[in-house]
Amino acid sequence: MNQYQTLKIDTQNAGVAIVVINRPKALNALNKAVFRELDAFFSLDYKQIKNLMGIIITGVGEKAFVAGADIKEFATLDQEQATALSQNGKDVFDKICDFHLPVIAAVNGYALGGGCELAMACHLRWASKNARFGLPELSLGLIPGYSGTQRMVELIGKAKALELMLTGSMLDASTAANLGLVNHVSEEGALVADCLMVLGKISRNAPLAIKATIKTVNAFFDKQINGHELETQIFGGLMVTEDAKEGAKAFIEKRKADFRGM
Ligand code: DAK
Repeated sequence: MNQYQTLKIDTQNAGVAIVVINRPKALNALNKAVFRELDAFFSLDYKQIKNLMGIIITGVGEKAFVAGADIKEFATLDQEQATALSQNGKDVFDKICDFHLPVIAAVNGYALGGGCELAMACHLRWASKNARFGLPELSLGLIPGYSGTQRMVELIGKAKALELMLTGSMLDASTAANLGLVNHVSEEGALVADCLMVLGKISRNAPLAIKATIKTVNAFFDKQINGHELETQIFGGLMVTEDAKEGAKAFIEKRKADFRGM
């Protein structure tokens, strides 16, 4: 797992991988290497981590989560390359959004443009008090290119999303929380600890039910899928799992359930 140039993977906390975007000189801006390495981690490399129950994504340093796509890299792209890059970025972010374990963005500073889009691809967002969110792409003659136009509307509604993009304004952490863009605001020094606590709480639930919840909630935003039908099918399947039997048995016996992911 030490093969990365732009990521650091911290596995010191049992069952959790902290994926740190590590480009401090560029405020952790997303270049092609970051996308390639995020793709590698979320496709296969995570399997090397024992008993993984969740992932935290954050940025190195105290100033930025991710200050956007790497402006210096994308400035020279032609139309074909830009379209391909947008598609590739969307695919990587979709992989994070569809990941079977909870992924939390620990937003520890600027989350601008592609950085805000990365945070929105995560299942949950915790922000430190110094976090700042924005989609300033229009000031560069662009629009958000990694599903930001869609995910921002999903999270805060059309009017506020349009206002944010059209004005290019930045939101502070508490405003972002009030709008529903972030789940909670943490003290700066407590951000990662708070995320670890949330993952710990989530992991007390049945693993198959956690995975199924992510899948069915994501289905709400997938125009090809009928989420209600999917929910019914998945519900029926879960009912006959060992963990569902254990959950009911543990309740009746007034003890903590011992889930096995079966
Ligand atoms: N890309 C590359 N380098 C960046 C960067 C970025 N996004 N943001 C900061 N840096 C670099 C700065 O250039 C500077 O490097 P040096 O000049 O020292 O070599 C270093 O990080 C420190 O930045 P500052 O000196 O500017 O630090 P300040 O504290 O003064 O300001 C700031 C912090 C975050 C307010 C400022 O750095 C800033 O405004 N950064 C740019 C924010 C931004 O506009 N981000 C891009 C949003 S647009 C695409 C798909 C999607 C996108 C693009 C293409 N395709 C499919 C092709 C998405 C685009 C975006 O994300």
